[in-house]
Amino acid sequence: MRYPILIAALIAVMAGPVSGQELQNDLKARRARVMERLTPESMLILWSAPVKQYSGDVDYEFRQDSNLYYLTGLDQEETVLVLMPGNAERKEILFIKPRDAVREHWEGRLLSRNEATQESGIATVYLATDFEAFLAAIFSGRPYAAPAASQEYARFASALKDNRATLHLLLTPGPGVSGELPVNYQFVNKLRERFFGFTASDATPVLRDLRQLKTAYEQKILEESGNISSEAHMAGMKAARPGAYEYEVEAAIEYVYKKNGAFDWGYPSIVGSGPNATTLHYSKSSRRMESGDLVLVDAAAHYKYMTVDITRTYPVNGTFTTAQKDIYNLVLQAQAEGMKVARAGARLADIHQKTVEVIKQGLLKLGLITDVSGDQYRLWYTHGANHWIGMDVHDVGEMGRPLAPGMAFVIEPGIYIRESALDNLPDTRENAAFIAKVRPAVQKYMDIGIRIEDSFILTESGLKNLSARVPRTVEEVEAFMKTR
Ligand SMILES: [Mn+2]
Repeated sequence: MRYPILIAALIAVMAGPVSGQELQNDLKARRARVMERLTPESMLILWSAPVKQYSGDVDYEFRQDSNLYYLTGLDQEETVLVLMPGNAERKEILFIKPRDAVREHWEGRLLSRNEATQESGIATVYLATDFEAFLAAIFSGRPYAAPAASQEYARFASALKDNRATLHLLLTPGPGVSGELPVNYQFVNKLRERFFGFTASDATPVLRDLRQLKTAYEQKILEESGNISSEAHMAGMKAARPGAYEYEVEAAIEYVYKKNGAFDWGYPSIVGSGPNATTLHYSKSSRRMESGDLVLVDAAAHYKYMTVDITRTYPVNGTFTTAQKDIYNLVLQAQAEGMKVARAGARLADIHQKTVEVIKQGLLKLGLITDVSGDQYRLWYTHGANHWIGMDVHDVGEMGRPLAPGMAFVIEPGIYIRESALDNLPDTRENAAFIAKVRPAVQKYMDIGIRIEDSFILTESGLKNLSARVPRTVEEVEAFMKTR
């Protein structure tokens, strides 16, 4: 069977540069769209993420800042991107960590300037050690690494002179009243002590709005990321059984990420069985699962800087109890109704509202609330049904923006029955009457926590479910669990 291997190798050789080119074209288009939204008299600066210490002299594996990656495709530390839309030629300027043979022996190879250009498509690349000199020249109204008479940086220089240059940085979240000033604010203040003629402006909305609309390339990667995470969920389902530990399910899931070339998880895996299923961000994964338990699994990979978000809840022994099914089917119905609302022009809030309506009616029927007109349902449905997904699992994006093709988001209703929710109610006569009425149902459903979450892209032809292949209905889940 040499022939197929040869073909596979050929395809791999062909796919490599092509997909690299695709990313590079996308990066170029993203930078162009950012610059369209900046004035020609401005400069945008973005920094790479800081290296984070794990413990002692060991750091976490490096994860690039999402915005910097979005515009450069580089996942190397000590990188700075400068955009100057008013420049003659050098509208895009990159600063990278200088190569160093000794350090590279310890920490790995660093990009040469040529390689940084090849990966990012940015022609002008300097060393990070030159960044200070660059700033000093530009903010003094001089060209950098160009003849004194060069018109390269003239637009920004004359704007500085006239007091109307703009420095765009990420300034969200803003500073508090006390406490340390965010680093970008410190940077602006330092620059202001030395130079004149510019104001600082927050570039967060520009990147937020652009990242909210996924390009064709991003949609493709998000879909691949969704496929890996879907496979991982099914591997997790196969690892669940009475007597196994939650961490065994987690390990089975994360193995699939790594095996498929994902960097790691997009967010720490949640594997909560029994009462742990009612803790929204339970992360210990240390409990031994028992027959009769449900296990709630919320997990997804970080693959090529794209992350979906998937939750499944299933019986450890493979069969739902009647009580578990009552709650499960209600959550499922809420999600299904929510999906129908998810059309172009609708808002995330409309989807959430639909899930609320369904869940209110269902909770009333199950005896868990006594009134659908108010907020009683919030005792059991304690979070929103939606958020954007993309480079970050809770991706940037304006919440109220009407849905349009290219937007990616989750629909994730959930119900969590914790008896302590009743104990925490203020001691009033109405609450006492309410508690007396719902107590039997609460005892019946106690410690059941169910969330069903799928990841979607809205496309021109409608809603595309990126996690559709993971068993979801009671019948699908039970049938799948039988295949273990
Ligand atoms: Mn989520």
